[in-house]
Amino acid sequence: AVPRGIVASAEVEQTYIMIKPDGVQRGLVGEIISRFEKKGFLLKGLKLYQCSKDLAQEHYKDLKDKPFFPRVVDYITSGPVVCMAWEGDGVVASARKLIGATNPLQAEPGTIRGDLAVRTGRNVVHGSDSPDNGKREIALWFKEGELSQWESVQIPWLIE
Ligand code: IDP
Ligand code: MG
Repeated sequence: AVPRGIVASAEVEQTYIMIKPDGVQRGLVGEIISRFEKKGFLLKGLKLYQCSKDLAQEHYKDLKDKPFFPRVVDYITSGPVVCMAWEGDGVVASARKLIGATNPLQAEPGTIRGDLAVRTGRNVVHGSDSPDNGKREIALWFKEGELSQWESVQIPWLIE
């Protein structure tokens, strides 16, 4: 197979999922990755990464006028994050459901934030909020060639 780089084929939906520095520090990396794996989405990219302030500001640019913006940037740059690209039909909305509400105290039990966190400012994981933002964020966090093009042997057992 030919590596597709950061350019996904138009018909395949991808989302950017990121384990935030608190998730890494608390030893939740395996737990969080396994939720997406077990659901049946396809992992296309994965790395541990210490991001710059510029990248954090660009990632959260829609929040730049919020009073908590500087704190979010400090939070995301406070240690390494785990960057992931996941693929599958409906993956953007489904991943948001697996992640749960922004405020972990309001997130349903069974969701990542509902099970594993207690504060909005330490809510362990990010997920893109639209397919367009999925594309934008994957292109922002991954370089050309960092995504893998591969076929999971599980596909015939996941999709009829
Ligand atoms: P989301 O992560 O559920 O999409 P957004 O509203 O996009 O939520 O906010 C991005 C991130 O900014 C949140 O996940 C959280 O870490 C942080 N954040 C949002 N609102 C607040 C707040 O009121 N206080 C502190 N941090 C916040
Ligand atoms: Mg958001």
